[in-house]
Amino acid sequence: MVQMAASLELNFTSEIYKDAYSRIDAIVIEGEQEAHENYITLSGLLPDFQDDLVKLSKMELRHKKGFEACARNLAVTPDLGFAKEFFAQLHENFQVAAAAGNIVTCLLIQSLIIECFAIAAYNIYIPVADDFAKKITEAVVKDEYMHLNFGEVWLHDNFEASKAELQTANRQNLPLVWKMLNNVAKDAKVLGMEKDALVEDFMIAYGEALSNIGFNTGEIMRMSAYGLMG
Ligand code: Y39
Ligand code: FE
Ligand code: FE
Ligand code: FE
Repeated sequence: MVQMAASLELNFTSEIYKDAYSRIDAIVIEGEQEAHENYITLSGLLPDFQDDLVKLSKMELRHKKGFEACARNLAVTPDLGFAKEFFAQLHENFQVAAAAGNIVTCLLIQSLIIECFAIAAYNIYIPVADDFAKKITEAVVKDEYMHLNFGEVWLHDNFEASKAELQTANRQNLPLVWKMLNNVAKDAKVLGMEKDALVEDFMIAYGEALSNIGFNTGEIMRMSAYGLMG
């Protein structure tokens, strides 16, 4: 209800909307590009799943093109410098883990954390998006559930061997997500997206993923709140 009321006041052609969109859409474009690269990296680390992971990497590139079209449709120039900065720490952590061959950490960062972030953001965006972006985002979010599922299934099948590394990687990376969310909360609000709703949707998706992988309720509570209070 709150979101519907907000959507009535959105003016997709106003300078204030376009200014916020130049950063939020850039984050999404950069995120899709980095997701593309991360799945290529993962395809090298998991040769048994190379075909699957190359497919996921190609989907991410299509997503990127879709969100570039959304910017053009609103006559917005994405602020890609801002977006690179936004992802810098998470990007760095993925690179370090990949170089060390820490597959579990790479999967936690890309297939759990980033995919759940995308799922939360896209689900909250769809009801307040312009008609063009809405159609694109609806198609994209379906793919993101597949990407999350890849990580869930692999980590479930390798749970005992992965558990300790997952908990360490969660502790190192989840606080970054809350920082990132704080950095875009103001712009997201201009687009009709509330921070509380984003946090809630992320928590639901991430908690469900941890449960599917094999963590118990107490572990999920401790893991998913890590860093939330600053
Ligand atoms: O797997 C993917 O496709 C993920 C890269 C995309 C993540 C996009 C990040 C969305 C955050 C937007 C924040 C809006 C408030
Ligand atoms: Fe994507
Ligand atoms: Fe994805
Ligand atoms: Fe799931």
